[in-house]
Amino acid sequence: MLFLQIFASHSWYFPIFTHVKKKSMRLVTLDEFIAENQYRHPEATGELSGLLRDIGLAAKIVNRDLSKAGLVDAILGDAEKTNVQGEEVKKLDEFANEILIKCLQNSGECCGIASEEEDTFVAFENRKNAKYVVLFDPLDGSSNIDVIAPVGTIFSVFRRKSPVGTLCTLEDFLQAGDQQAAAGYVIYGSSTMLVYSTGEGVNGFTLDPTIGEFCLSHADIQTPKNAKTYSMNQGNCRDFPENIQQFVDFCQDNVTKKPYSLRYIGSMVADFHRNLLKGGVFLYPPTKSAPNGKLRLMYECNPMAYLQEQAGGSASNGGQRILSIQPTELHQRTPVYIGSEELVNKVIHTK
Ligand code: P6P
Repeated sequence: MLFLQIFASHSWYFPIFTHVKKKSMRLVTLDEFIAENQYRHPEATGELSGLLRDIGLAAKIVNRDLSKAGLVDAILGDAEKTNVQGEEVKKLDEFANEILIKCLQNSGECCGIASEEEDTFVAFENRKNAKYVVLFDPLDGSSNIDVIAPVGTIFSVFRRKSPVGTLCTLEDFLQAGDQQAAAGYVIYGSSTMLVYSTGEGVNGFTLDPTIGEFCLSHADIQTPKNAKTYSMNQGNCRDFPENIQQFVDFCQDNVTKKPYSLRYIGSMVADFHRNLLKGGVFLYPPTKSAPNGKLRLMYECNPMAYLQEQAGGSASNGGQRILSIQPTELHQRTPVYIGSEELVNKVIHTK
């Protein structure tokens, strides 16, 4: 046994074992990664770290119940309700919303939340001394649950502007995306991954169900500057502005080049995640029926734009960076073009 220990500790003498050593490197859990990140910032108080850990906990609970959604009729059935968006609320939307609210309130680091499923923000009476507010879409793309397509949780974190020791206010939430302290999403698909950034790059953590831990699997994600994939609901094409129709024509041009691939799942987290890793552009343009687009600025486009810029890509509403938009309402919508820098530029400069 001693021999093996000595051999292993000197494996760098033997390239093959160096390779094996690299492949079998110690797993880094989300908690360890957060702790390491905090350690690198002596000024950090640990509050944001605690918040991120609690979002990770909420994700594990939602994941647990999503995986059995098909079996538990009581959860899968419609909630016979519609939310502030006028969208049918499935019970899993409500369940995910409640889990996130509970975990964030218990975390002690969050003084209030805003959610796609809540008409207005919720101030936590017992958390007036907490520094952060969190906005989230608890279960984006939930209409895909019944067909077992990927869905996701999207979150955005701001430092409060109102004084610590008081109830949070609407102004704490209505901040431009550039002010985010952290942002991320959880994608519940063929595996479950949490992807987040606190402004120092983007990292992805895949849930290992055998140990119940999110483990670092995609360090320092960088989106390719260009690609040949576009993602949109092309059924609305005739309703899109002229320049977007011209961009679609460019993508489909098979005379001067190979046509681009259209990839569209209809779940923003899934479409965004593919493009973040492999390159591509996601478009949700304005249409006659949705002149400001469909997607929400505060808890869909801002967090994704923050991640996308951190990963070297771009995010625009066609006129300005998503992250520079000064919000006026919690549930306001925005057109969004997000992904590989050169593709986004092509979209917004096509006249
Ligand atoms: P459409 C899901 O309902 C969602 O909010 C996003 O996840 C998704 O990108 C978009 O709407 C899909 O919209 O109009 O193509 O069905």
